[in-house]
Amino acid sequence: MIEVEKKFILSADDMARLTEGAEFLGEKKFVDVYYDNADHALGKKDWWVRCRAGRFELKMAMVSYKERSMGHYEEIESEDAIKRELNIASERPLREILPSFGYRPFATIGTTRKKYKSEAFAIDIDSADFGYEVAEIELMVNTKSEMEAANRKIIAFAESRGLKIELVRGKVMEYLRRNDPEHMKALEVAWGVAL
Ligand code: V4E
Repeated sequence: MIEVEKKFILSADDMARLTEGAEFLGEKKFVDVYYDNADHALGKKDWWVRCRAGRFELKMAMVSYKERSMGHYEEIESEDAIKRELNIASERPLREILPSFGYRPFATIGTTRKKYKSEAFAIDIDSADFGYEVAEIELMVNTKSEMEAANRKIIAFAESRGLKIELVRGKVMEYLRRNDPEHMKALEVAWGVAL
């Protein structure tokens, strides 16, 4: 599946308008541990390896940062597929093998997430443990050809709820901005943008 998503910083009024009539699906808490090597090689490609609740996931950008108006990521959740993408030839679990390939944790972020559904849209309202709140509107699609239409639908939906369309840092980028400016700078240089 391909995730098409857009992030928003919400005022209390925005929050009320966005969730009006939406179905509340519940709240969950999880901790993400993000991995990269000393050169930030994954982040420079806008790839993200994380362990969430003990399971590894890889998110890979499908459109370069400069060209896109919102996030388009492919998500891989099988350890074997993640190893193939990272060129790791080993039968051992990722948790054990990642350090020997130079990949180490660079951020550990706890999140409390409230989930809503409104029409076809999944809405996540995240509160991160370092004091950052961000909302995400998402659609899942099966093929690349559906991505642009999904992109437009998210923007139309957000605008219909009175939300501003602007660049919003995700939790990891905000964490790096606050805690590891060198890492943040390396990504900005690689992507050719100021975040
Ligand atoms: C995609 C990404 C990163 C990985 C974390 O993704 P994010 O969607 O922020 O996390 P979360 O917890 O909402 O994941 P979900 O549960 O939806 O799978 S870290 C940085 N990015 C991309 C990114 C970017 N390229 N630029 C900016 C300004 N923010 C984020």
